[in-house]
Amino acid sequence: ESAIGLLAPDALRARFSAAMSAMYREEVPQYGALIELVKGINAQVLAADPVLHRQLRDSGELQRLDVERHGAIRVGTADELRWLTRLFALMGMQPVAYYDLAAAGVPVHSTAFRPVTAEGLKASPFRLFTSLLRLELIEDPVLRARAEAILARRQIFSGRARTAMVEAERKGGVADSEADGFVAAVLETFRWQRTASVDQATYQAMRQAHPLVADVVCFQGPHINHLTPRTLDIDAVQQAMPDFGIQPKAVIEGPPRRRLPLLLRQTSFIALRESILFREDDGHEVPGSHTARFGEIEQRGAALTAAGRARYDACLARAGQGEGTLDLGAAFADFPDDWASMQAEGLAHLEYQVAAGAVIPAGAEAWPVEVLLAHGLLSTRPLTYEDFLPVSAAGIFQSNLGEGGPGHYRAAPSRQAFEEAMGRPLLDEQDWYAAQSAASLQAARQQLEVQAG
Ligand code: OOG
Ligand code: NI
Repeated sequence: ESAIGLLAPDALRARFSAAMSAMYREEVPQYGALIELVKGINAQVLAADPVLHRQLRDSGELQRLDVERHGAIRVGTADELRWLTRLFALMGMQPVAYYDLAAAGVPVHSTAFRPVTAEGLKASPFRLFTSLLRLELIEDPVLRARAEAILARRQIFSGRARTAMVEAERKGGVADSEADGFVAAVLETFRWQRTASVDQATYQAMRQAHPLVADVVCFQGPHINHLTPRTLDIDAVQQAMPDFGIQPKAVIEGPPRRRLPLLLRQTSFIALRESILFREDDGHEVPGSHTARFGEIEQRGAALTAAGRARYDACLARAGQGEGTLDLGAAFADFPDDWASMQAEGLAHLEYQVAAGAVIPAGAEAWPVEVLLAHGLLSTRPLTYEDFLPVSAAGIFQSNLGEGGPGHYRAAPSRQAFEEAMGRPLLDEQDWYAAQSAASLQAARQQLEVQAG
């Protein structure tokens, strides 16, 4: 069959993320309030900074400023992870990076499904941070077996959704005319279920092991637990939240505020305590409550090289050792905050462009990159970080799950176990940035050739 009439994966992802956003706003009205607050502050920042406004407009980012950048889900089995991998592939999303959260006291490991082309990220920036429960970290063998048995009998996609996915794989995509039906069918998997799939005693036992175990094991499926729009001023939103009746987590995760933003800063409002029902063995329902769902915001900066990342982790560790006494800004004081030093020290991944107004000698496209930079024919700027940070992610998890769990696990990270569960390798984020950088250099060389006098 030909691809005629099939919707592009990027377009399918855009529709899915819009449907997810609408569903979540309806389910969690406070998330709608956060979106309005973020929109207001973004508008203020743009009004005060015409240069930024122009940059965002020229790069095509302005129209998608207010669409979500990511969401997060948590699953329990390899089979669930595999179905999700198939679904996200149809939407142009690949699993990038491995995140170990056990070290920080959360019994999961994770990846993020995301677009892996610059155009894809621009067309629809939506990604899904996806965590797999590490059952082996449930210490009590009886409880572990119980959790395993409960998960083994659940099916997170409806028959209709699975049929639609298999059909789409066969055809090489989803027909434009069928896309709305497809999105509606798969969206159900991520919907909140007010009735738990277990009785109250089972829920309590799972919660005792870790609140996250209860969240994954005791419900019918991987409800979306937060969505995250982009803010142009995360400190302003964090500060304004209480005035809008929204309770923020105590601190913004990630690097401090800088002239040259690094990696990713994120914060959230505290998850809501929601009333649920337990289904008892005798068939009657018992009321209870569960805390899982929240809203988050993010602000992204420069993608760091391995060297830059090591430096970042060292600064973060220094701040952590102070148990909050060492101010984050002070801990990062020796991390360069100007582009020339960052570039000279090889801390960030570079995006190359032909310098504005450069007079280009014939043959310059073949010069070594250092020579092109030294002669001012190329200029650089940092590539934007498109991934996540395990320490930050753990901070987001912790502030939203409530008390409970052992605090930390001694388990080693196991990327291999995650890949085996998934049935395919994860993409390496450092390789990806290096390839993006090389592609921008290649494109700049071609342009030098075209523009040479
Ligand atoms: C995921 C938390 C991680 C982020 O932005 O770092 C995350 C979760 O709570 O399931 O979304
Ligand atoms: Ni998040």
